[in-house]
Amino acid sequence: MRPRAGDVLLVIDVQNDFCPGGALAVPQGDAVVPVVNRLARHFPDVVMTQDWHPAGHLSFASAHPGRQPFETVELAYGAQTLWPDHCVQGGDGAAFHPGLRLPQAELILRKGFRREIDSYSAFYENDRRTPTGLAGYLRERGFRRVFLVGLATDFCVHYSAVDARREGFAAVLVEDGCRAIDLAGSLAAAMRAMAAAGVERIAGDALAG
Ligand code: VGL
Ligand code: ZN
Repeated sequence: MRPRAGDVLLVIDVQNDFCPGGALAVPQGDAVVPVVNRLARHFPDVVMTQDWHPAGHLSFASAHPGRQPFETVELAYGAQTLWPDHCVQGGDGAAFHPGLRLPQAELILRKGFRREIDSYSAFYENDRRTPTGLAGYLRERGFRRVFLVGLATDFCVHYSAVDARREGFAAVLVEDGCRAIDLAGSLAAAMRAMAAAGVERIAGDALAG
């Protein structure tokens, strides 16, 4: 399979805090870096997202006295998993992994910047209603198919892929370009949800040339 006009590579949250040594390290998160760099050479168009939280963000366990990371709380919009403080605006943890080589990226979309709402998806915040503007951007640019890579498979990649379908785009998960947190079965659940939404899966090798 070869990327064609109308395809865009969407690189989700390949940031220091999601890589080994980071505040919310995804096991082998940094393993996606060479895969993404190589894949990106085959795409005429690349878009990136950056998790970008203000200090005191309500997805941080530290904002809820007595609560621990990975517990769940009810926020105004429903259940929210609590995380260690991560990807704080302007901090080193929020910076892209230094090995990422994507100078050609056309858009860097920041998300999770509202203190009261988390945003796993690149398309909708966690109330599942507030758009980030990405669907409009992609449509206006004429993209029809989104290839997804990045971190983490079971959270931000998962919700982005499902929402890409919801917004009428074809969506393809590039499996070796992703790594998961896998919290209490979240990876298996994410794979089921993506399959049900019509997200295709391929290996990165299938795209190389
Ligand atoms: C993510 C948890 C919290 C992700 C972001 O990028 O998957 N996960 N913030
Ligand atoms: Zn986050």
